[in-house]
Amino acid sequence: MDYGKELMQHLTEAKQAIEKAGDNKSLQKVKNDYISKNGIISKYMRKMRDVPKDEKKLLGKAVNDAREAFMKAYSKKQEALRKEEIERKLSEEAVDVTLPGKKLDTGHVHVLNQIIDELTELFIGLGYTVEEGPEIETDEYNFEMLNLPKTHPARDMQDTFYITEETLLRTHTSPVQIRTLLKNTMKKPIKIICPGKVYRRDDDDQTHSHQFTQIEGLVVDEKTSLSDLKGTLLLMARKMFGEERQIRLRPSYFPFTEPSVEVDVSCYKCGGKGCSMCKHTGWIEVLGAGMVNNAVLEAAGYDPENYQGFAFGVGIERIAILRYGIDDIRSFFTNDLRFNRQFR
Ligand code: FA5
Repeated sequence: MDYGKELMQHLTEAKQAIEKAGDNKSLQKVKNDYISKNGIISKYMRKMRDVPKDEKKLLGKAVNDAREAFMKAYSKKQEALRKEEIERKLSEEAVDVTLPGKKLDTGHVHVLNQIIDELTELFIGLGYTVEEGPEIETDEYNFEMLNLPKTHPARDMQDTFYITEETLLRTHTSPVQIRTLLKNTMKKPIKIICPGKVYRRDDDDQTHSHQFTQIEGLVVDEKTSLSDLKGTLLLMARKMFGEERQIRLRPSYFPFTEPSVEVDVSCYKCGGKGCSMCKHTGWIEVLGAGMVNNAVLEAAGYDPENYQGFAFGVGIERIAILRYGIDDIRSFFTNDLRFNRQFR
């Protein structure tokens, strides 16, 4: 038997099988078929006992050479398959840097908060600090300490959501005046603003909402006058509606201020000549204000002989409605993105 010839024949077949293998799995199978313990080539080692002594060495060498040649072809193929796989992955996972990017839809500050931010910036520049208070408030801070005892008829001015007899959803940001005055145990001068949500049992319509936003302002100092209030409000009106605006104060009534005023700003649409925006008066009402009532100062431990103060409260929705010509206050709260995005 010419085992050498047979081995060469098997090796040729093995190499063909290696070449044909399309992936690692079939390559492994070829390896298994030919050079595992019982593989076609390995089995020739067992034929050693059949060959004459002087040929044993030759057979051993022939088997080893065949295995070596097999492994060489096998490794070459394995490397080729590995490269193919890498190429495939690279082309599959390739990133086309010329494709247009995905647009991230980023949010933006809500128009009401934009106005709050603008006013906050103005007042911080004037040396004010920003205070906050709870939306669930006590009757005492929301009304009583603001000179509105339980039976006071002016309570009807603000229809209230009561939670219990003594707690309620605050109807205005004015209770933060009380909280700030009480907190200030050294009774030093105070200059604060307080933006926040407030709630009233008003029927929702185009100009009224059961929830809206106010900014409160409070200054208490040793020499504070109505002209300080007027100067401050003029600055605020010009920041909101333009540098040419004028303001006028009309007598009004709030139990927590004395005197109290309603503040109008000259119409920014017609410049004061009269138009549909200002109902042909030339003026638009924007906020309530006044000198802090002595009763409030006293209740909070301030001596009205030494201290005076002024306060104001402005509806943020009202400013936005006037500034942007918005026809329905409910638009601020229904979160229609088409509305919100106009103020990007
Ligand atoms: C007050 O709330 C007083 N606390 C303001 C104040 C503070 C006066 C400090 C003096 C000193 P008034 O009830 O007028 O006042 O409300 C103030 C503003 O809130 C109004 O000018 C208006 O712009 C807005 N407002 C009132 N009710 C509603 C409502 N239902 N929906 C939307 N805005 C409202």
